[in-house]
Amino acid sequence: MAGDQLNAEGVSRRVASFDIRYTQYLDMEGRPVQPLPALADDPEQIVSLYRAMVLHRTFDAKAIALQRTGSLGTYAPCLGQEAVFAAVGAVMREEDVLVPYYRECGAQLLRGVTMTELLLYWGGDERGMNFEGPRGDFPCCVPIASQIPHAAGVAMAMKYRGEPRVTVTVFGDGAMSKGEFYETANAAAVWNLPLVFVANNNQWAISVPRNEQTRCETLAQKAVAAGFAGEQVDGNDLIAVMTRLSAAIDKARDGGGPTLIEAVTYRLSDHTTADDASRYRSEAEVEENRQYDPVIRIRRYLVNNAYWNDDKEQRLEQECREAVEQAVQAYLDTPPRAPESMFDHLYEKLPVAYAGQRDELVHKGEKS
Ligand SMILES: Cc1ncc(C[n+]2csc(CCOP(=O)(O)OP(=O)(O)O)c2C)c(N)n1
Ligand SMILES: [Mg+2]
Repeated sequence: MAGDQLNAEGVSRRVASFDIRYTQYLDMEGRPVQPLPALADDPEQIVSLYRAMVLHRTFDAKAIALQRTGSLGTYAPCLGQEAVFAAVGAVMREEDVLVPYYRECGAQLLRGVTMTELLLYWGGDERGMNFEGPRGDFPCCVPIASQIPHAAGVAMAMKYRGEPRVTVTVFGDGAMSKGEFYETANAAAVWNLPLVFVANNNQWAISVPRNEQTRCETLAQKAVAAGFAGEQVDGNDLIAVMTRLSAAIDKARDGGGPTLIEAVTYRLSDHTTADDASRYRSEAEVEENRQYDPVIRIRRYLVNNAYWNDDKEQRLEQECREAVEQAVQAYLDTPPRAPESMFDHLYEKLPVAYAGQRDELVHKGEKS
């Protein structure tokens, strides 16, 4: 048989092989490294996404400042990964469902969650995840990987009802070591679900580096093991993430089943405001990665093509500052919830044991 080889154990032949593709369109100077896809012909959209990325970055910096000054509980910064979230927000349709993790403010903002709602959530007020905008989207998930099977459930419902909708779930490189990821990948392939997996491979899971997380050469190939397509994109290249994610979403909508997109990027910030990354990684490594900054790269592309200039940049910075300040004020002006509200959304009918505790809190509130 062609391809058969004789070795010490007898005749063996290759029964499977795979390739993982990596897509990049723009180099660090914002210059095309290959012919650009059709979506790059729509400068208005790229400009509007650039604006969204700058707003996201402004919000990010402000959220850290609020936490440092005691006005926010905690926060997971997104510095350096803005292109991944902008692409997710841009490419999904309104009727699609986002099942996010905690580092995804950028996508949520583009889908209509407000900055005030995000601040409420990170300030410890669950009303922030009961957002007004994309009601079908899930709240962000903090327990690692636990949102991934939920996404399969949502995708299964879409398929069962025959709806042309797609579920997109996002998670980190660390989440891909969890059983929930493997189990969902398997089910998504077997059931041919309209589900797109987006891995934000930012190289770190708190203090665990990518190379101690897995021996796989790529995270994308984990999809191959489950029987569906996985690929890498340059996660700092907005055009690359949008193009490949868009193809994966179209495929899922057309009944072609799941895809895993591994967006290769870098977490330029601490893990959260409760972390100090200088204790486990070198400043030289971070510095090295700053040159791949996704916001700078897409700005260079826009400037190179005369779609953007310094005047516009200054105006944008001012607009972003004002919008963020307004959102912060609305957040700070929101009266806190009554402590007993923590009991209100857990059960349809509150068990007797908790009813007593709830009453106790109400009475305490009345006395103080
Ligand atoms: C089930 C569970 N175990 C542990 C944690 C603690 N924890 C919070 S973030 C994190 C690392 C996640 O890394 P990754 O998936 O790469 O996402 P990133 O934060 O880098 O975006 C861990 C272990 C958790 N939140 N949930
Ligand atoms: Mg990570």
